[in-house]
Amino acid sequence: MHQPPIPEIESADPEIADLITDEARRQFEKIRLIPSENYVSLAVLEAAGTVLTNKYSEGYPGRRYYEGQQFIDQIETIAMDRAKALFGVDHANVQPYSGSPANLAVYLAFAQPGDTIMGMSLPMGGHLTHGWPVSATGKWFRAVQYGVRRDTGRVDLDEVRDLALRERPKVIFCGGTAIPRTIDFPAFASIAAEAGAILVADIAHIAGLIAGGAHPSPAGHAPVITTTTHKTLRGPRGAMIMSTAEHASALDRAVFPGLQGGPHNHTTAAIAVALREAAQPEFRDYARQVVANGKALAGALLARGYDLVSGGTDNHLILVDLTSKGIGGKPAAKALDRAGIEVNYNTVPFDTRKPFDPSGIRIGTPAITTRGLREEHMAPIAAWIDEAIAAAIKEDEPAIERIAADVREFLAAFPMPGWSPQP
Ligand code: DSN
Repeated sequence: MHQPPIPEIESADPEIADLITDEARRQFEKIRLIPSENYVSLAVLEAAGTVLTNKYSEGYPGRRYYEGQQFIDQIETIAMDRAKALFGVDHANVQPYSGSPANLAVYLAFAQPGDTIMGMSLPMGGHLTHGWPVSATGKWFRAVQYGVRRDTGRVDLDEVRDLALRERPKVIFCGGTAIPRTIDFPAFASIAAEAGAILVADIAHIAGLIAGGAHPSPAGHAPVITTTTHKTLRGPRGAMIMSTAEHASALDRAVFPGLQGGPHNHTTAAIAVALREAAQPEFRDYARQVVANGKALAGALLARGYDLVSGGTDNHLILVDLTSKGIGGKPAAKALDRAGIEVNYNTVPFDTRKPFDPSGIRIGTPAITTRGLREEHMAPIAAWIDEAIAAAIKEDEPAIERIAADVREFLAAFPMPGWSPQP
């Protein structure tokens, strides 16, 4: 059953209620290894489903364009204060609708169309909004892109420095979506200072690890920090921009009125709840366990002969290059999904295949760690991954179905917040 229950949807719109239940069951029965996903707590779920969704609040606490903000102002101020305390920053804007609008607001604050900006290229592990050509950020700015070294799979800081000094970008982004290694914020900060650029740390993937002390913090190194709130941070779908006091008003103006209208107040409340959870001692245990599980899963995959970009992981994320296994990332991801193991296909650095049919899969441990899985469960998961990929290559569909049944049975012992199979 759903927790909180959804009887009104069940009676008013059974078609949607059934689909919500199908999705909840799917989340319960699958080993969810997409590194940008998680399971939020019941408190976060409840906050996101409240009457706060009824209210318009354009502006900021104490400076709104609509009346009736007596309580919304308090909620948003609490969310901002919790973000500031948790990440050790001067300022936090909790209104961006998600990560891409947060990054767009940064460009709006610091760059003009046509200016040079710099970020990690998407196939190397960056994000669309770090200047990739199909993104508005690659179309409206002159984007220069760095990557990783072919021999190490790690960010090439010499290349970053040479590029930054040659191209003099207004803004340099560090961080991304497929980086299995620790981000060297001090090194990026010194390059940005030398080049006269503003350093932006996009910590969307690792925000929860930073909050929990399992990854170094960019605070004190990057004057601007963007993050989503729903990945390792385990909050609702949303985003934040944090900064030094110097950049606070430029960033606030860029979010509203520059880019967005009214904030999603139900999301703001859920962000506040998630930030409170992330400040508890148990969250430090969670963050440490995410990384311990990541390392254990990487070790088990290496033992089975898988090529991991950079040879392993320091965090929650593993990028597997399947070239030597003789299968593309897309058929592998689809077979794994049928086997009850959810991953996404992903380009690997220097990929010779196309982005819609790349060589790799991207896997991660935030969601399974929330379910309570620990290091000892990673070898069996690696074994199921290996068996499912071997079955996909042999087109052995019964073997894939057997794995899915084993996975379902295994996961039944690990409750998920929000839904249980008991009526
Ligand atoms: N879609 C996110 C991810 O999966 O990493 C990035 O925006």
